[in-house]
Amino acid sequence: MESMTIPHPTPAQLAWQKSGLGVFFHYGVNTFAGREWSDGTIPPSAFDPSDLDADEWVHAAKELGAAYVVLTAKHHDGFCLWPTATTDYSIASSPWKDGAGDLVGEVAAACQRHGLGLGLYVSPWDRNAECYEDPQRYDEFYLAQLRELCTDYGELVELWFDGAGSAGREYDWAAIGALIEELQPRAMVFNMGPATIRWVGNEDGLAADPCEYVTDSTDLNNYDEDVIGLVEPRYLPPECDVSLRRGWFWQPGDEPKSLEHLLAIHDRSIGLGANLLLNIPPDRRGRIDPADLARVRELAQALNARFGDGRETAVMCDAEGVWADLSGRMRFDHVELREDVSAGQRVREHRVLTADGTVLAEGATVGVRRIHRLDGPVEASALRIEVEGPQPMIEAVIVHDATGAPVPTLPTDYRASTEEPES
Ligand code: FUL
Repeated sequence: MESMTIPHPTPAQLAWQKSGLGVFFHYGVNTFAGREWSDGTIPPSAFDPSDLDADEWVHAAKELGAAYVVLTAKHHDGFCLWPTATTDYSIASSPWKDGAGDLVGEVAAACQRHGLGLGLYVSPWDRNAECYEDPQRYDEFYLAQLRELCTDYGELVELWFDGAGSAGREYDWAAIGALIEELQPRAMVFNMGPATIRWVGNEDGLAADPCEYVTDSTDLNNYDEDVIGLVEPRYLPPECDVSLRRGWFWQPGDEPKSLEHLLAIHDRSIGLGANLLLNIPPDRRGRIDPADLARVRELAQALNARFGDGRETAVMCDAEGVWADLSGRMRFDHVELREDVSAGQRVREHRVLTADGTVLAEGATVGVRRIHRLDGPVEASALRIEVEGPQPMIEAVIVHDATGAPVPTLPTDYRASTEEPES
């Protein structure tokens, strides 16, 4: 009976949650103007990458272990990275490939080649479209853009609706939802309208414990206090978006975050049962900045050193809770737990103990994956996991030995800006 009452994921939501890591690509006229936002007046002639290689972008995401990428097909400035029929403010008016290029198409093809899913960011706020001031006309224009994107680039894993600039504005979400249902029924819908996933509420890439999959409200954006209230609680697991650099768009002088910071972001997002969408912004050549590429490779290596050869244990349940049999004495310094959330998120509290009752780690959420970094290495042949919640189900316990691997460190002075960028 209980299981009927808890909102639970669709198979597509669950698959998306298990996939864990995505890579964001912010690219557009802002890249060439050194801006974070622009107002729709930068001429298309500015968009002129000298050596664009979408394959390199997607390959970098793959090296990091990402399952999907999300490309800014249209940012708030309205400039379209595909040759849309809806406006001239697009790459078709740019010098790149003499106006014959299609960047959404190139990224889609690279994703196909490398086996990654494709997601598209399509900003509802459009500062170039002259019809934006007329909600009805703009809804038609925006629907036409979404129809092109949902039709011409194969299966999409995610549609990213950024709420910046949209406080107080209602779009025709019913029609948008119907269009997605018709053309891309498996795509995750980020945060607005017929959302299936939600924004975590900050641009630092950090979830908190508990990390709730069911909610009755989501935050609209990073710049206003607005909240999107839902009619009833819904299953909306969070995605943590953060940039490798300080800015979302590549800018000269900006630099990647430290390896230790990125590892801490990993542990506070993926390690807390949320998804992580890490932005790697291509530069003016249309390539990944060498410093960024080097950091991405270091990160991939460090994640592999920490979690690459985890030992999955045999999990059994008895009256005392869950037992994980390590089949022999093992040394480890991380414990990863996975909850079966197919019938809803159920674990409210949990503790990891040795057989003699020493508490090694504790917390609230387990979710699709919870990673505990222990205070130091431990040797044990069995673990006991105590869980509280309505019929909770732990489906896997994995131990990792990360001896010698880089250690995650969250800087105390880093916060993504919540000021609107100049434009
Ligand atoms: C924000 C936007 O305003 C930023 O430019 C960026 O796209 C980020 C992911 O979302 O709200």
